[in-house]
Amino acid sequence: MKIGITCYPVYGGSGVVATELGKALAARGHCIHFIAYSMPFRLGHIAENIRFHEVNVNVYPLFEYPPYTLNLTSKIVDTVKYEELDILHMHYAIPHATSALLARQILAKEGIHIPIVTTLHGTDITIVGQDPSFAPVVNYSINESDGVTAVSDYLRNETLDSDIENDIEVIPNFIDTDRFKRLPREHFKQAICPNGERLLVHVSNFRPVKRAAEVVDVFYRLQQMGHGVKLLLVGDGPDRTSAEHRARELGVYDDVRFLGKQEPVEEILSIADIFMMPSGSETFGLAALEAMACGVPVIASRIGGLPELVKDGETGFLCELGDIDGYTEAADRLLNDAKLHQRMASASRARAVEEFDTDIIVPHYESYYKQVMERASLSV
Ligand code: GMT
Repeated sequence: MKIGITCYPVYGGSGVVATELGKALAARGHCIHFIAYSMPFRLGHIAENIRFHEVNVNVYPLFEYPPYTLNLTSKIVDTVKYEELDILHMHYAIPHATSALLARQILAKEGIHIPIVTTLHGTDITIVGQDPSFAPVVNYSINESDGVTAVSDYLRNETLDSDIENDIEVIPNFIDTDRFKRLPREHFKQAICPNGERLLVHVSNFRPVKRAAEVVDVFYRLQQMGHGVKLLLVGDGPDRTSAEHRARELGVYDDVRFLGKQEPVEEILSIADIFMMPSGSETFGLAALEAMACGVPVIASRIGGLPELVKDGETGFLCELGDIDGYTEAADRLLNDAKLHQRMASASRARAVEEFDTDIIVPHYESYYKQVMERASLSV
């Protein structure tokens, strides 16, 4: 198949999933055309059957707000027409699905019929979709797509609770468990934890929804309880400064390292003992899956799609949102009980391999594309 994929190419879960999907589909023999405003950051290199089409945004004095959606539409039209694409896969409802729908209309005038699959990742429904200034466009873009997927049952149900009539297929996030696995990194661990301390890790884009400062609070309490621990905070975003401030305020800044945006994350996860995800909203929790694949038990909030990923008491612990006492108690248990930690670490890795490996999930997308293409060809 020749597949066009559009995503936000920057640091963020939806861009990672879209890029890894494109790479996995290319490895399975499909021809992938990424259409985005910059090269997706996880792409790494361009293979023979992976192409990148950059959306150029022209700046005219008249346009106070450059119409990116229309530049994207034109690029989609050209790519579908000249590369003879079979299907478009849009990650995130707006503006990607919206641009694809307009492109589909333009192409239909020329007798070219292109089916569109839209994948909902979360904030396009849980935050942006709730905004009245976007809601009609989000709903239209989902309802008019030829196929719609969501990354968890939770997100599917949330979406169906709004004015959405389209069917939604659940296809969860996935992970390359050959790349994300526990690597022997003793020297790195020694450098970060010189006195044999245990290591807590949090990876996010430091948006307020990630509640990064709560990780610092838990870390402080663990130190107060006498645990020899260190904390690594990976990623960057608007809340990094307040997390740094919190660490200084609590007097633990010297034991906390803010690493900023890092690739490859698996190197860092390989030396972690506990992964923290106290998010206020999370439709799936890709960063937690990456940790699990590296054999790291996850302590997370019991919200959104996280209970579909983290099995409470088996692969980690789930606590009520904002329950700093609960998170601390869970970490205390893991730090005190080596057998429990080992059991949860193995169960986490096993769950990632058995349920969410690339080779298990990507074929779902392939069969869904075929189903959507068949359905769309019948309606022409
Ligand atoms: O919140 C992020 O990290 C970015 C966001 C996105 O849309 O890029 O991530 C969402 O999509 C990921 C991939 O499907 C999910 O694993 C994340 O849970 C989801 N984030 C939220 O729902 C807050």
